[in-house]
Amino acid sequence: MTSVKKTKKLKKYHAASKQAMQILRDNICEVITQGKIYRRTVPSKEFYVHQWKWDSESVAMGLIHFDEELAWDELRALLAGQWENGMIGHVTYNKDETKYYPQHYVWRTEKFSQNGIITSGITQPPILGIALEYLYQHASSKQKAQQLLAEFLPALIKYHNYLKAYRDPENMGLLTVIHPWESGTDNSPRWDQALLQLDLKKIPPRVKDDVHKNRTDNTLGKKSHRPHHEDYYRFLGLIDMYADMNWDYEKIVKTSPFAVKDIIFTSIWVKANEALAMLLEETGETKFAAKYRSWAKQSQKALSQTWDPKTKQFCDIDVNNGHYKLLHTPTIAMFLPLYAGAVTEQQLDILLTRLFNPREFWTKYPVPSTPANSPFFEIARYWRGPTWPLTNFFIYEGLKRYEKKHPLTKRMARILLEKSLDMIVEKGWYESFSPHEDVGEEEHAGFGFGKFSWTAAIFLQLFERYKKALAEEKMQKKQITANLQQPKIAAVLHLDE
Ligand code: 2M8
Repeated sequence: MTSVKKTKKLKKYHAASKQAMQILRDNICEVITQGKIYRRTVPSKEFYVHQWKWDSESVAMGLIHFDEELAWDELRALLAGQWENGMIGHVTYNKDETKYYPQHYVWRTEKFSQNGIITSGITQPPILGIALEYLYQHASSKQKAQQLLAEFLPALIKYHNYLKAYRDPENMGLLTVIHPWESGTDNSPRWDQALLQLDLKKIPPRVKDDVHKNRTDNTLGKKSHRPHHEDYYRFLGLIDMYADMNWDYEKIVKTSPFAVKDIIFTSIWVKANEALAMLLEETGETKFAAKYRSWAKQSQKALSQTWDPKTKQFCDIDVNNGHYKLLHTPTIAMFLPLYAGAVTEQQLDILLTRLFNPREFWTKYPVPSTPANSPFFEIARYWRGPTWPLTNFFIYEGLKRYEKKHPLTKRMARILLEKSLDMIVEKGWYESFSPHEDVGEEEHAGFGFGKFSWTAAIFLQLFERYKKALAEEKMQKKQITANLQQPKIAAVLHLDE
Protein backbone atom coordinates (compact mmCIF):
# COMPACT_ATOMS: atom_id res chain seq x y z
CA MET A 1 0.00 0.00 0.00
CA THR A 2 1.32 3.46 -0.87
CA SER A 3 1.83 5.92 1.96
CA VAL A 4 -0.96 8.14 0.56
CA LYS A 5 -3.40 5.21 0.72
CA LYS A 6 -2.19 4.39 4.22
CA THR A 7 -2.81 7.94 5.43
CA LYS A 8 -6.28 7.92 3.87
CA LYS A 9 -7.12 4.67 5.61
CA LEU A 10 -5.82 5.90 8.94
CA LYS A 11 -8.02 8.97 8.64
CA LYS A 12 -11.03 6.80 7.86
CA TYR A 13 -10.40 4.58 10.90
CA HIS A 14 -9.82 7.62 13.04
CA ALA A 15 -13.21 9.08 12.07
CA ALA A 16 -14.84 5.70 12.73
CA SER A 17 -13.22 5.51 16.17
CA LYS A 18 -15.02 8.76 17.08
CA GLN A 19 -18.31 7.10 16.12
CA ALA A 20 -17.40 4.06 18.20
CA MET A 21 -16.83 6.24 21.26
CA GLN A 22 -20.17 7.93 20.71
CA ILE A 23 -21.99 4.59 20.48
CA LEU A 24 -20.44 3.49 23.76
CA ARG A 25 -21.39 6.73 25.47
CA ASP A 26 -24.96 6.50 24.10
CA ASN A 27 -25.37 2.93 25.34
CA ILE A 28 -24.58 3.71 28.97
CA CYS A 29 -27.56 3.26 31.27
CA GLU A 30 -27.61 4.50 34.83
CA VAL A 31 -29.50 2.15 37.11
CA ILE A 32 -30.26 2.92 40.74
CA THR A 33 -30.59 -0.07 43.04
CA GLN A 34 -30.85 0.19 46.82
CA GLY A 35 -29.83 3.83 46.58
CA LYS A 36 -26.64 3.12 44.60
CA ILE A 37 -26.02 4.28 41.05
CA TYR A 38 -24.54 1.78 38.60
CA ARG A 39 -23.33 2.79 35.14
CA ARG A 40 -23.74 -0.12 32.76
CA THR A 41 -23.27 -0.30 29.01
CA VAL A 42 -26.05 -2.23 27.29
CA PRO A 43 -25.16 -4.12 24.09
CA SER A 44 -27.86 -2.37 22.01
CA LYS A 45 -30.84 -0.27 23.00
CA GLU A 46 -32.83 -1.88 20.20
CA PHE A 47 -33.14 -5.14 22.15
CA TYR A 48 -30.36 -6.00 24.64
CA VAL A 49 -31.30 -3.55 27.39
CA HIS A 50 -29.44 -5.20 30.29
CA GLN A 51 -25.76 -5.80 30.99
CA TRP A 52 -24.10 -8.87 29.38
CA LYS A 53 -21.02 -10.24 31.01
CA TRP A 54 -18.57 -10.85 28.17
CA ASP A 55 -19.87 -7.87 26.22
CA SER A 56 -19.28 -5.70 29.26
CA GLU A 57 -15.76 -7.00 29.85
CA SER A 58 -14.91 -6.26 26.20
CA VAL A 59 -16.59 -2.85 26.47
CA ALA A 60 -14.40 -1.94 29.46
CA MET A 61 -11.34 -2.63 27.29
CA GLY A 62 -12.73 -0.26 24.64
CA LEU A 63 -13.68 2.44 27.15
CA ILE A 64 -10.21 2.58 28.70
CA HIS A 65 -8.97 4.18 25.46
CA PHE A 66 -10.99 7.33 26.03
CA ASP A 67 -12.51 7.37 29.53
CA GLU A 68 -10.76 5.47 32.31
CA GLU A 69 -13.39 6.12 34.92
CA LEU A 70 -16.14 4.70 32.73
CA ALA A 71 -14.05 1.59 32.08
CA TRP A 72 -13.62 0.78 35.79
CA ASP A 73 -17.27 1.68 36.47
CA GLU A 74 -18.36 -0.85 33.88
CA LEU A 75 -16.62 -3.69 35.72
CA ARG A 76 -17.72 -2.33 39.09
CA ALA A 77 -21.37 -2.49 38.00
CA LEU A 78 -20.88 -6.04 36.71
CA LEU A 79 -19.27 -7.27 39.91
CA ALA A 80 -21.90 -5.71 42.17
CA GLY A 81 -24.21 -8.59 41.21
CA GLN A 82 -21.67 -11.39 41.83
CA TRP A 83 -23.18 -14.21 43.87
CA GLU A 84 -21.93 -15.30 47.25
CA ASN A 85 -20.47 -18.49 45.68
CA GLY A 86 -18.47 -16.41 43.17
CA MET A 87 -20.72 -16.94 40.12
CA ILE A 88 -21.13 -13.91 37.84
CA GLY A 89 -24.37 -14.01 35.88
CA HIS A 90 -24.27 -13.69 32.11
CA VAL A 91 -27.04 -11.06 32.32
CA THR A 92 -27.30 -8.41 35.03
CA TYR A 93 -30.90 -7.28 34.83
CA ASN A 94 -32.42 -3.84 34.94
CA LYS A 95 -35.82 -4.64 36.45
CA ASP A 96 -37.42 -1.58 34.82
CA GLU A 97 -36.77 -2.88 31.32
CA THR A 98 -39.15 -5.34 29.67
CA LYS A 99 -38.03 -5.33 26.03
CA TYR A 100 -35.72 -8.32 26.30
CA TYR A 101 -36.86 -11.91 26.59
CA PRO A 102 -36.37 -13.81 28.89
CA GLN A 103 -37.14 -11.37 31.69
CA HIS A 104 -35.54 -11.68 35.11
CA TYR A 105 -38.33 -13.64 36.81
CA VAL A 106 -37.79 -16.62 34.46
CA TRP A 107 -34.52 -17.48 36.25
CA ARG A 108 -35.95 -17.65 39.79
CA THR A 109 -32.63 -16.38 41.16
CA GLU A 110 -33.89 -13.63 43.53
CA LYS A 111 -32.62 -15.46 46.61
CA PHE A 112 -29.05 -15.39 45.32
CA SER A 113 -29.07 -11.71 44.43
CA GLN A 114 -26.55 -9.37 46.03
CA ASN A 115 -27.13 -5.66 46.64
CA GLY A 116 -30.65 -6.12 45.25
CA ILE A 117 -29.23 -6.92 41.80
CA ILE A 118 -30.89 -9.76 39.91
CA THR A 119 -28.78 -11.77 37.50
CA SER A 120 -29.26 -14.86 35.39
CA GLY A 121 -28.08 -18.18 36.86
CA ILE A 122 -25.54 -19.01 34.16
CA THR A 123 -22.25 -17.32 33.32
CA GLN A 124 -20.30 -16.51 30.12
CA PRO A 125 -16.69 -16.95 28.92
CA PRO A 126 -14.34 -15.67 31.64
CA ILE A 127 -12.81 -12.55 30.05
CA LEU A 128 -12.83 -10.68 33.36
CA GLY A 129 -9.15 -11.31 34.22
CA ILE A 130 -8.06 -10.36 30.70
CA ALA A 131 -10.07 -7.13 30.96
CA LEU A 132 -8.63 -6.28 34.38
CA GLU A 133 -5.09 -6.80 33.13
CA TYR A 134 -5.84 -4.64 30.05
CA LEU A 135 -7.26 -1.82 32.18
CA TYR A 136 -4.29 -2.05 34.52
CA GLN A 137 -1.78 -1.92 31.64
CA HIS A 138 -3.50 1.08 30.05
CA ALA A 139 -4.11 3.08 33.23
CA SER A 140 -2.56 6.54 33.20
CA SER A 141 -1.59 6.38 36.87
CA LYS A 142 0.07 3.17 38.04
CA GLN A 143 -0.51 4.17 41.65
CA LYS A 144 -4.25 4.52 41.14
CA ALA A 145 -4.35 1.31 39.13
CA GLN A 146 -2.70 -0.52 42.05
CA GLN A 147 -5.44 0.72 44.36
CA LEU A 148 -8.07 -0.40 41.87
CA LEU A 149 -6.49 -3.84 41.74
CA ALA A 150 -6.94 -4.12 45.49
CA GLU A 151 -10.63 -3.41 44.94
CA PHE A 152 -11.18 -5.78 41.99
CA LEU A 153 -8.84 -8.74 42.53
CA PRO A 154 -10.84 -10.43 45.34
CA ALA A 155 -13.90 -10.68 43.05
CA LEU A 156 -11.80 -12.06 40.20
CA ILE A 157 -10.23 -14.67 42.48
CA LYS A 158 -13.63 -15.66 43.81
CA TYR A 159 -14.93 -16.08 40.25
CA HIS A 160 -11.97 -18.23 39.20
CA ASN A 161 -12.36 -20.38 42.28
CA TYR A 162 -16.06 -20.83 41.48
CA LEU A 163 -15.25 -21.93 37.93
CA LYS A 164 -12.55 -24.35 39.03
CA ALA A 165 -14.71 -25.94 41.74
CA TYR A 166 -17.98 -26.26 39.84
CA ARG A 167 -17.00 -26.33 36.20
CA ASP A 168 -13.99 -28.59 36.44
CA PRO A 169 -15.04 -31.01 39.18
CA GLU A 170 -12.91 -33.75 37.56
CA ASN A 171 -9.88 -31.45 37.74
CA MET A 172 -9.02 -32.23 34.12
CA GLY A 173 -8.39 -28.63 33.06
CA LEU A 174 -11.38 -28.37 30.69
CA LEU A 175 -14.37 -26.30 31.80
CA THR A 176 -17.97 -27.42 31.51
CA VAL A 177 -20.73 -25.18 30.22
CA ILE A 178 -24.31 -26.03 31.09
CA HIS A 179 -26.13 -23.88 28.56
CA PRO A 180 -25.37 -22.78 24.98
CA TRP A 181 -25.75 -19.18 26.21
CA GLU A 182 -22.80 -19.76 28.55
CA SER A 183 -20.60 -20.42 25.53
CA GLY A 184 -21.64 -17.07 24.03
CA THR A 185 -22.02 -18.83 20.65
CA ASP A 186 -25.68 -19.62 21.32
CA ASN A 187 -27.04 -21.44 18.28
CA SER A 188 -23.70 -22.56 16.84
CA PRO A 189 -23.83 -25.95 15.09
CA ARG A 190 -21.18 -27.04 17.60
CA TRP A 191 -24.09 -27.63 20.04
CA ASP A 192 -26.65 -29.25 17.70
CA GLN A 193 -25.83 -32.83 18.61
CA ALA A 194 -25.50 -32.26 22.35
CA LEU A 195 -28.78 -30.34 22.49
CA LEU A 196 -30.68 -33.26 20.97
CA GLN A 197 -30.27 -35.02 24.30
CA LEU A 198 -32.81 -32.61 25.69
CA ASP A 199 -36.01 -34.20 24.45
CA LEU A 200 -38.48 -31.53 23.28
CA LYS A 201 -41.36 -33.67 24.55
CA LYS A 202 -39.98 -33.47 28.07
CA ILE A 203 -40.00 -29.66 28.17
CA PRO A 204 -43.06 -28.54 30.17
CA PRO A 205 -45.82 -27.04 27.97
CA ARG A 206 -45.88 -23.90 30.15
CA VAL A 207 -42.23 -23.24 29.14
CA LYS A 208 -43.08 -23.60 25.45
CA ASP A 209 -46.16 -21.39 25.91
CA ASP A 210 -44.01 -18.75 27.52
CA VAL A 211 -41.62 -18.81 24.53
CA HIS A 212 -44.57 -18.50 22.13
CA LYS A 213 -46.21 -15.64 23.97
CA ASN A 214 -43.26 -13.64 25.17
CA ARG A 215 -40.29 -14.11 22.82
CA THR A 216 -39.28 -10.69 21.45
CA ASP A 217 -35.94 -11.17 19.68
CA ASN A 218 -37.60 -12.43 16.50
CA THR A 219 -40.15 -9.61 16.36
CA LEU A 220 -37.87 -6.72 17.33
CA GLY A 221 -35.13 -8.20 15.18
CA LYS A 222 -35.23 -10.12 11.90
CA LYS A 223 -36.49 -13.67 12.18
CA SER A 224 -33.93 -14.87 9.63
CA HIS A 225 -31.06 -13.58 11.82
CA ARG A 226 -32.25 -15.27 15.01
CA PRO A 227 -32.29 -18.84 16.40
CA HIS A 228 -35.29 -21.08 15.69
CA HIS A 229 -38.22 -21.63 18.06
CA GLU A 230 -36.97 -25.16 18.80
CA ASP A 231 -33.67 -23.68 20.01
CA TYR A 232 -35.56 -21.36 22.33
CA TYR A 233 -37.64 -24.23 23.75
CA ARG A 234 -34.41 -25.93 24.68
CA PHE A 235 -32.72 -22.74 25.96
CA LEU A 236 -35.67 -22.00 28.22
CA GLY A 237 -36.22 -25.68 29.07
CA LEU A 238 -32.70 -25.86 30.51
CA ILE A 239 -33.24 -22.70 32.58
CA ASP A 240 -36.45 -24.11 33.99
CA MET A 241 -34.75 -27.40 34.87
CA TYR A 242 -31.87 -25.63 36.68
CA ALA A 243 -34.21 -23.30 38.58
CA ASP A 244 -36.03 -26.45 39.78
CA MET A 245 -32.65 -27.69 41.04
CA ASN A 246 -32.29 -24.45 42.96
CA TRP A 247 -29.13 -23.57 41.00
CA ASP A 248 -27.17 -26.35 42.68
CA TYR A 249 -24.23 -26.38 40.23
CA GLU A 250 -22.73 -29.63 41.52
CA LYS A 251 -25.97 -31.40 40.76
CA ILE A 252 -26.57 -29.53 37.48
CA VAL A 253 -23.15 -30.37 36.03
CA LYS A 254 -23.58 -34.03 37.02
CA THR A 255 -27.13 -34.52 35.77
CA SER A 256 -27.89 -32.01 33.02
CA PRO A 257 -28.57 -33.38 29.52
CA PHE A 258 -26.42 -30.47 28.30
CA ALA A 259 -22.95 -30.53 29.88
CA VAL A 260 -20.10 -29.81 27.50
CA LYS A 261 -16.38 -29.13 27.84
CA ASP A 262 -16.11 -25.94 25.81
CA ILE A 263 -12.81 -25.19 24.04
CA ILE A 264 -13.58 -21.47 23.56
CA PHE A 265 -14.46 -21.03 27.23
CA THR A 266 -11.38 -23.02 28.26
CA SER A 267 -9.02 -21.12 25.93
CA ILE A 268 -10.19 -17.83 27.42
CA TRP A 269 -9.82 -19.39 30.87
CA VAL A 270 -6.12 -20.08 30.14
CA LYS A 271 -5.49 -16.44 29.19
CA ALA A 272 -7.51 -15.19 32.16
CA ASN A 273 -5.45 -17.29 34.57
CA GLU A 274 -2.23 -16.01 33.01
CA ALA A 275 -3.59 -12.49 33.48
CA LEU A 276 -4.65 -13.12 37.08
CA ALA A 277 -1.23 -14.57 37.91
CA MET A 278 0.46 -11.54 36.36
CA LEU A 279 -1.71 -9.14 38.37
CA LEU A 280 -0.98 -11.04 41.59
CA GLU A 281 2.73 -10.84 40.86
CA GLU A 282 2.33 -7.08 40.37
CA THR A 283 0.90 -6.85 43.88
CA GLY A 284 3.71 -8.96 45.32
CA GLU A 285 1.60 -12.12 45.77
CA THR A 286 4.06 -14.35 43.93
CA LYS A 287 3.21 -17.57 45.78
CA PHE A 288 -0.50 -17.11 45.25
CA ALA A 289 0.14 -16.31 41.58
CA ALA A 290 1.78 -19.71 41.08
CA LYS A 291 -1.55 -21.45 41.72
CA TYR A 292 -3.24 -19.66 38.80
CA ARG A 293 -0.23 -20.15 36.53
CA SER A 294 -0.49 -23.86 37.20
CA TRP A 295 -4.21 -23.79 36.33
CA ALA A 296 -3.33 -22.07 33.05
CA LYS A 297 -0.66 -24.69 32.27
CA GLN A 298 -2.96 -27.57 33.15
CA SER A 299 -5.71 -26.25 30.86
CA GLN A 300 -3.24 -25.56 28.05
CA LYS A 301 -2.18 -29.19 28.15
CA ALA A 302 -5.77 -30.43 28.39
CA LEU A 303 -6.77 -28.31 25.39
CA SER A 304 -3.98 -29.78 23.29
CA GLN A 305 -5.44 -33.21 24.04
CA THR A 306 -8.82 -32.28 22.55
CA TRP A 307 -7.19 -32.53 19.11
CA ASP A 308 -8.87 -35.14 16.95
CA PRO A 309 -6.39 -36.56 14.41
CA LYS A 310 -9.20 -37.89 12.20
CA THR A 311 -11.00 -34.58 11.61
CA LYS A 312 -7.79 -32.60 12.19
CA GLN A 313 -9.19 -30.08 14.62
CA PHE A 314 -9.69 -29.29 18.29
CA CYS A 315 -13.08 -30.50 19.55
CA ASP A 316 -15.54 -29.71 22.32
CA ILE A 317 -16.41 -32.73 24.46
CA ASP A 318 -19.88 -33.81 25.47
CA VAL A 319 -19.65 -35.06 29.07
CA ASN A 320 -23.33 -35.63 29.68
CA ASN A 321 -23.90 -38.80 31.76
CA GLY A 322 -20.21 -39.35 32.34
CA HIS A 323 -19.57 -40.28 28.69
CA TYR A 324 -16.79 -38.39 26.94
CA LYS A 325 -17.73 -37.84 23.33
CA LEU A 326 -15.84 -35.56 20.94
CA LEU A 327 -18.08 -33.12 19.04
CA HIS A 328 -16.74 -32.92 15.50
CA THR A 329 -18.78 -30.25 13.74
CA PRO A 330 -16.20 -27.75 12.46
CA THR A 331 -16.71 -24.18 13.69
CA ILE A 332 -14.60 -21.19 14.57
CA ALA A 333 -14.02 -22.79 18.00
CA MET A 334 -11.18 -24.89 16.56
CA PHE A 335 -8.95 -21.77 16.36
CA LEU A 336 -9.32 -20.57 19.94
CA PRO A 337 -6.54 -22.81 21.33
CA LEU A 338 -4.18 -20.48 19.40
CA TYR A 339 -5.22 -17.74 21.82
CA ALA A 340 -4.38 -20.05 24.71
CA GLY A 341 -0.97 -21.04 23.31
CA ALA A 342 -2.05 -24.70 23.32
CA VAL A 343 -1.09 -25.65 19.76
CA THR A 344 1.83 -27.85 18.63
CA GLU A 345 3.82 -27.07 15.47
CA GLN A 346 2.12 -29.80 13.49
CA GLN A 347 -1.34 -28.68 14.63
CA LEU A 348 -0.42 -25.10 13.77
CA ASP A 349 0.33 -26.07 10.16
CA ILE A 350 -3.02 -27.79 9.81
CA LEU A 351 -4.97 -24.99 11.50
CA LEU A 352 -3.38 -22.34 9.29
CA THR A 353 -4.17 -24.32 6.14
CA ARG A 354 -7.81 -24.46 7.22
CA LEU A 355 -7.98 -20.84 8.33
CA PHE A 356 -6.49 -19.51 5.10
CA ASN A 357 -8.65 -21.68 2.85
CA PRO A 358 -11.08 -19.31 1.04
CA ARG A 359 -13.66 -22.08 0.75
CA GLU A 360 -13.70 -22.64 4.53
CA PHE A 361 -12.73 -19.64 6.63
CA TRP A 362 -10.70 -17.13 4.58
CA THR A 363 -13.67 -15.38 2.96
CA LYS A 364 -13.69 -11.73 1.88
CA TYR A 365 -14.37 -10.80 5.53
CA PRO A 366 -12.99 -13.60 7.64
CA VAL A 367 -13.53 -15.42 9.99
CA PRO A 368 -17.06 -16.84 9.60
CA SER A 369 -18.40 -18.56 12.71
CA THR A 370 -19.07 -21.71 10.65
CA PRO A 371 -17.01 -22.62 7.56
CA ALA A 372 -18.57 -21.16 4.40
CA ASN A 373 -18.61 -24.60 2.73
CA SER A 374 -20.22 -26.40 5.69
CA PRO A 375 -23.71 -27.89 5.29
CA PHE A 376 -24.56 -26.08 8.54
CA PHE A 377 -23.52 -22.65 7.24
CA GLU A 378 -26.36 -20.09 7.21
CA ILE A 379 -25.16 -16.69 6.11
CA ALA A 380 -27.24 -14.49 8.41
CA ARG A 381 -28.34 -16.76 11.24
CA TYR A 382 -26.42 -15.59 14.26
CA TRP A 383 -23.64 -17.98 15.26
CA ARG A 384 -24.22 -20.31 12.29
CA GLY A 385 -22.33 -18.29 9.68
CA PRO A 386 -21.72 -14.57 10.24
CA THR A 387 -18.35 -13.08 11.18
CA TRP A 388 -18.15 -11.64 14.71
CA PRO A 389 -15.66 -8.91 15.70
CA LEU A 390 -14.97 -10.51 19.10
CA THR A 391 -13.93 -13.88 17.71
CA ASN A 392 -11.78 -12.10 15.11
CA PHE A 393 -10.07 -10.33 17.98
CA PHE A 394 -9.25 -13.67 19.67
CA ILE A 395 -7.96 -15.20 16.45
CA TYR A 396 -5.86 -12.12 15.73
CA GLU A 397 -4.30 -12.35 19.19
CA GLY A 398 -3.88 -16.10 18.72
CA LEU A 399 -1.97 -15.63 15.45
CA LYS A 400 0.22 -13.01 17.14
CA ARG A 401 1.00 -15.48 19.91
CA TYR A 402 2.51 -17.76 17.26
CA GLU A 403 4.20 -15.13 15.10
CA LYS A 404 7.70 -16.45 15.82
CA LYS A 405 6.70 -20.06 15.23
CA HIS A 406 5.44 -19.82 11.65
CA PRO A 407 6.35 -17.39 8.85
CA LEU A 408 2.71 -16.94 7.80
CA THR A 409 1.12 -15.98 11.11
CA LYS A 410 2.43 -12.41 11.36
CA ARG A 411 1.39 -11.48 7.84
CA MET A 412 -2.01 -13.08 8.12
CA ALA A 413 -2.66 -11.50 11.51
CA ARG A 414 -1.93 -8.13 9.95
CA ILE A 415 -4.34 -8.81 7.07
CA LEU A 416 -7.05 -10.05 9.46
CA LEU A 417 -6.63 -6.90 11.53
CA GLU A 418 -7.21 -4.64 8.54
CA LYS A 419 -10.05 -6.73 7.12
CA SER A 420 -11.86 -6.65 10.49
CA LEU A 421 -11.59 -2.85 10.67
CA ASP A 422 -12.68 -2.48 7.02
CA MET A 423 -15.63 -4.79 7.54
CA ILE A 424 -17.01 -2.61 10.34
CA VAL A 425 -16.29 0.68 8.58
CA GLU A 426 -17.88 -0.51 5.33
CA LYS A 427 -20.90 -2.39 6.71
CA GLY A 428 -21.78 -0.43 9.87
CA TRP A 429 -21.97 -0.91 13.66
CA TYR A 430 -23.87 -4.20 13.58
CA GLU A 431 -23.86 -7.18 15.87
CA SER A 432 -22.43 -9.57 13.27
CA PHE A 433 -21.49 -9.44 9.59
CA SER A 434 -21.73 -11.28 6.32
CA PRO A 435 -18.36 -12.92 5.63
CA HIS A 436 -18.82 -12.06 1.95
CA GLU A 437 -18.37 -8.85 0.02
CA ASP A 438 -21.24 -6.35 0.26
CA VAL A 439 -22.66 -6.24 -3.26
CA GLY A 440 -25.74 -4.30 -2.26
CA GLU A 441 -27.77 -7.32 -1.23
CA GLU A 442 -29.23 -7.60 2.21
CA GLU A 443 -27.55 -10.88 2.92
CA HIS A 444 -24.10 -9.40 2.39
CA ALA A 445 -24.40 -6.59 4.91
CA GLY A 446 -24.45 -6.49 8.71
CA PHE A 447 -26.87 -8.54 10.81
CA GLY A 448 -28.65 -8.44 14.14
CA PHE A 449 -29.14 -5.26 16.12
CA GLY A 450 -27.46 -1.95 15.38
CA LYS A 451 -25.30 0.60 17.22
CA PHE A 452 -23.73 -2.39 18.89
CA SER A 453 -21.45 -1.72 21.87
CA TRP A 454 -19.38 -4.87 21.43
CA THR A 455 -18.57 -3.97 17.82
CA ALA A 456 -17.64 -0.42 18.82
CA ALA A 457 -15.43 -1.60 21.68
CA ILE A 458 -13.61 -4.22 19.60
CA PHE A 459 -13.12 -1.63 16.87
CA LEU A 460 -11.33 0.63 19.35
CA GLN A 461 -9.09 -2.19 20.54
CA LEU A 462 -8.25 -3.31 17.02
CA PHE A 463 -7.58 0.28 15.98
CA GLU A 464 -5.04 0.59 18.82
CA ARG A 465 -3.29 -2.52 17.51
CA TYR A 466 -3.41 -1.17 13.96
CA LYS A 467 -1.68 2.06 15.00
CA LYS A 468 0.93 0.03 16.85
CA ALA A 469 1.49 -2.17 13.79
CA LEU A 470 1.96 0.91 11.58
CA ALA A 471 4.47 2.38 14.01
CA GLU A 472 6.41 -0.91 14.06
CA GLU A 473 6.41 -1.10 10.27
CA LYS A 474 7.68 2.46 10.06
CA MET A 475 10.52 1.61 12.44
CA GLN A 476 11.41 -1.48 10.44
CA LYS A 477 11.45 0.51 7.22
CA LYS A 478 13.76 3.06 8.79
CA GLN A 479 16.01 0.25 9.96
CA ILE A 480 16.14 -1.31 6.50
CA THR A 481 16.92 2.05 4.87
CA ALA A 482 19.64 2.65 7.44
CA ASN A 483 21.12 -0.79 6.77
CA LEU A 484 21.06 -0.22 3.03
CA GLN A 485 22.85 3.05 3.41
CA GLN A 486 25.51 1.54 5.63
CA PRO A 487 27.87 0.23 2.86
CA LYS A 488 27.55 3.49 0.96
CA ILE A 489 28.66 5.40 4.03
CA ALA A 490 31.48 2.94 4.45
CA ALA A 491 32.47 3.39 0.83
CA VAL A 492 32.38 7.14 1.21
CA LEU A 493 34.47 6.92 4.34
CA HIS A 494 36.92 4.65 2.56
CA LEU A 495 37.23 7.11 -0.30
CA ASP A 496 37.78 9.91 2.12
CA GLU A 497 40.65 8.04 3.69
C1 2M8 B 1 -26.31 -13.19 22.37
O1 2M8 B 1 -26.92 -13.98 23.38
C2 2M8 B 1 -28.13 -13.60 24.08
C3 2M8 B 1 -28.32 -14.57 25.22
O2 2M8 B 1 -27.26 -14.43 26.13
C4 2M8 B 1 -29.38 -13.59 23.23
O3 2M8 B 1 -29.32 -13.96 22.05
O4 2M8 B 1 -30.42 -13.19 23.74
C5 2M8 B 1 -24.93 -13.81 22.10
O5 2M8 B 1 -24.37 -13.30 20.93
C6 2M8 B 1 -24.00 -13.54 23.28
O6 2M8 B 1 -22.70 -14.02 23.00
C7 2M8 B 1 -23.96 -12.06 23.63
O7 2M8 B 1 -23.22 -11.88 24.80
C8 2M8 B 1 -25.38 -11.48 23.81
C9 2M8 B 1 -25.39 -9.98 23.97
O8 2M8 B 1 -24.67 -9.36 22.96
O9 2M8 B 1 -26.21 -11.83 22.71
